[in-house]
Amino acid sequence: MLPGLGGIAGSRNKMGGLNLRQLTLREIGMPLKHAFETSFGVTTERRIIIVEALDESGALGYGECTAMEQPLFNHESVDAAWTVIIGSICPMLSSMPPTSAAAFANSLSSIRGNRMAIAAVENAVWDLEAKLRGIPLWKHLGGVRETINTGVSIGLQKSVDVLIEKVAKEVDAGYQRIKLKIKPGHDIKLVDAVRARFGNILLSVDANSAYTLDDISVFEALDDHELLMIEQPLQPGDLIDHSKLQKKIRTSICLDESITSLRDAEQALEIDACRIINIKLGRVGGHTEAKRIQELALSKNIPVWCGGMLETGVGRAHNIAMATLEGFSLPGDISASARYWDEDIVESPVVVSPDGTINAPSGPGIGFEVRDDLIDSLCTRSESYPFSPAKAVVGS
Ligand code: OSB
Ligand code: MG
Repeated sequence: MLPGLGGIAGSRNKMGGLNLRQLTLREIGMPLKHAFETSFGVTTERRIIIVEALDESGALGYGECTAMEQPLFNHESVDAAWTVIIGSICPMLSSMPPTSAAAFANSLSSIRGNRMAIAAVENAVWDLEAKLRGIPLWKHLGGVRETINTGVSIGLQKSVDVLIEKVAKEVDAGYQRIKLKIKPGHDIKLVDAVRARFGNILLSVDANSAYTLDDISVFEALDDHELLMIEQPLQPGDLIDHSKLQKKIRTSICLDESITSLRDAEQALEIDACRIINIKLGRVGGHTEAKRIQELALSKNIPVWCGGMLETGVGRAHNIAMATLEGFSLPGDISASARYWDEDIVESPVVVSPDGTINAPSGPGIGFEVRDDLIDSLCTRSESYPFSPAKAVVGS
């Protein structure tokens, strides 16, 4: 018998610990309402892995894998994440079952990278644990606010006029910060036009690593536009050039892709490679590492905010919970379900108030009901991994 079942698990459960019985992965296809263009490509449909963690009591926790379809944002992809979860994460959990959500990361600490794959499972376990305790996930994580502030990320558009229309719509909807995607040749003129039309709104740009230090003239021009931040201008691994750039501009650099761990954050801050951090649950490996980065940033007075990866309601719900933590002082990329999806997989969908805020839910766990039937109807493949000597069972 493998550890995690039978006697060991039984006695652990009496002490209030977790007793994972099975993980199920379901991949769904979700067409976006509008194509989302970044400097690395255009996304028209998301392929999303939903992870379900089943406890022996029958309770279910949900996580969402934020890996993109192709390895363009980072090295991960949907297919690679699926393989890593089934082929590496599940066997490791089976041989070293976590006794709590907080202990989960330790069970997998020997895996290099692949943090979106890990986060999908870890976050399902956090949801499960909060449900077992009957408390909202945001409280379980130590959240300090019931209302979070939100902004939007607006992709590259066909023309400046179309961009202006999109910004107008989101400003009218009440979003507190507008972020524009930029890429070489589509940067200064976008910011110029939005500033000219909307004046002193809270505005930022996100380059998704599309520039080098040779583009200093672009950053100098952007520096005159009172941006809240310039997000991830240079290559993910290039902290040194980010530090050089930060010395040349007044505008805060915010790192997204570069920060995959607490260690990355420590090193970035040590050399002043950024003055703001975008924390994405997937990119850093789940709630535990996200919390560590938030704590570090708070101790150094570095503002953080919650980034997005075009998530469904499950990932959005986890983002909302994380953004209730102290230190998340800037509006996150956590917008309404309706901006992306005709029909979200949670009930009710994520809604944003006219003042650009979202209320943290009061129900147990992620606090949103997951629409199992809808997931089944959107499902393109599924696989379950029972934590027992039986091998993985391949589904539809
Ligand atoms: O860099 O923040 C990013 C979407 C996909 C990949 C990377 C990013 C984004 C976004 C969208 O900016 C944020 C959202 O989910 O609303
Ligand atoms: Mg980004």
